[in-house]
Amino acid sequence: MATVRDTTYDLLRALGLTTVFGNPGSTEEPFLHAFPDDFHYVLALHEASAVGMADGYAQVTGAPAHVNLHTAPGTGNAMGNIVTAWHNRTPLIVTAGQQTREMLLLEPRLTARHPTELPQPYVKWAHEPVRAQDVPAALMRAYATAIQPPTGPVFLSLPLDDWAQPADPPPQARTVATRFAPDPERLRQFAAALATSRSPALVYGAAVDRAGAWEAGVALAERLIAPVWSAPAPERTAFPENHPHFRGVLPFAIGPLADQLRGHDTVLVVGAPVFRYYPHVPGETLPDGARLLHVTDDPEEAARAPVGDSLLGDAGLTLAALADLVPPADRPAPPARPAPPPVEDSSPLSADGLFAALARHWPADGVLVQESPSNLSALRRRLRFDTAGSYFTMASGGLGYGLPAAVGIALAQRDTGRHRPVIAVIGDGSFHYSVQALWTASQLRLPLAVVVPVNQQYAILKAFAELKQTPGVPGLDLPGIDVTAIARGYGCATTVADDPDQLGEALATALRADGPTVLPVPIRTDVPPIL
Ligand SMILES: Cc1ncc(C[n+]2csc(CCOP(=O)(O)OP(=O)(O)O)c2C)c(N)n1
Repeated sequence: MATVRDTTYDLLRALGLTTVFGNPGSTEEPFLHAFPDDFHYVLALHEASAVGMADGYAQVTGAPAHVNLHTAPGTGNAMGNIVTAWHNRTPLIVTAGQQTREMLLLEPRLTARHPTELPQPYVKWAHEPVRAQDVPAALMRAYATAIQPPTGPVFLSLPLDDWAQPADPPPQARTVATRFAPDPERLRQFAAALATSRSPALVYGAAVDRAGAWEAGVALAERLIAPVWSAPAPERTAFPENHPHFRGVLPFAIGPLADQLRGHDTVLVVGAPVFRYYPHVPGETLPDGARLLHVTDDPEEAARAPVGDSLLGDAGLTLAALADLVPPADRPAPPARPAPPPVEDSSPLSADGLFAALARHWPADGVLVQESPSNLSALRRRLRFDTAGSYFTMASGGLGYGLPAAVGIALAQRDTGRHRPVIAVIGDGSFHYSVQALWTASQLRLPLAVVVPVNQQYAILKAFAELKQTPGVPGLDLPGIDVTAIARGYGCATTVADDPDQLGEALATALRADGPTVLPVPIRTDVPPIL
């Protein structure tokens, strides 16, 4: 007679969920026992890493990923990256063990109290099945919930004694739609507004990349002869940055962002919130006289926008439909993006010097995973991303995502047979939040290069304190950390690179290796302004 465990594994197989990211405990062992040969368990040494890896893996494979966590303490450890998965809109099926049903009333050790409340409000659905026999069907519902727009993480709390119970007949492995087209009438109104605009501007966000819609985005920009900005602080890039229409990344503050859009009467935002701000710099949301049109697949994101008219729909379907509907414009090409100033030589390198060197040695088809807060402007000035799926970071602002995400992304490159080289740039502060992900990369022999700009401080927090005029904040310096020793301890190769040529050579070697390499690069400690 089939058990709940048998039926659940059959369903996981049918749904293509045969890779399990996790960190095991006693509450998970009954699920994991006699782990099937056709499944792959990716062990992370901390739950934050398990979730970050699963998130990166899901984004590259374009399919949901399964993370199996230890009951309440494991879920708690995972929470930072569950918050990030929510903002990244990554479909994750998060399962966590729960103590034995028979004992739950007396709350034994490792009981998850109010398990469905624990991950809220950062999951689309949280559930603990009422009967053991409901586990497989709950998994099916979790899957269908995670992958429908807006995509995101879901959570199941699963008591450890459920797995051995006799199963009900298996649930059907169902399919659901993962995108929806915009309302045709409202779409025509948007197209008409763009067609009659004197000077339209386009702002593209991460959902354009998630939708695989670069071509449609380019087609609309060329049809309208309109400049294209990246939405502020995007988690993925959405438009070829070598295209003559590309104008750069909008600043993540109210007044400065509106200043960039001055002169435009219509601003179309596709696949991003309106807008993702960070420091509060007061001002108007839009320049005087501008109208905003917003395309999103998330009704909440549409509702939150402080200005503008919204249209619900998949970024790709909507861009393609708009490109068909608008007539070709007749106006001069938008002005070219100003070239960045030349890099000044210095020792140690400046952030600009570091990223200019990386740009010179960047591998064809390279993928960047970025978590280098104060150096982001320099990075975006020097490195250009011209193809889809080439840039990943967290949408949330929570550190501890980039390193494990890079491991999941590198694993997905291998598993999908794409084998794009993966380079992570992780600040020497950010490095420590999920540092144990390096061990998984080393065990999996992933050729991941991790460049660590070493400035021995939380530089962006110094910049924030300067902007907000709050001097005297403690805890912003990080002396006495041996990045090389830590990396070696987890089984990584390391080379300290202090000049551009050495960095180039070390990077090439790292990408040919059969394991991860950490490349600490000492950089100058002057603090770049936050805006
Ligand atoms: C989980 C989490 N904890 C704390 C913070 C606050 N925080 C934001 S940036 C930052 C410092 C990052 O330092 P580093 O990676 O060295 O980059 P730098 O600013 O020096 O470029 C900190 C601690 C955060 N964003 N997320």
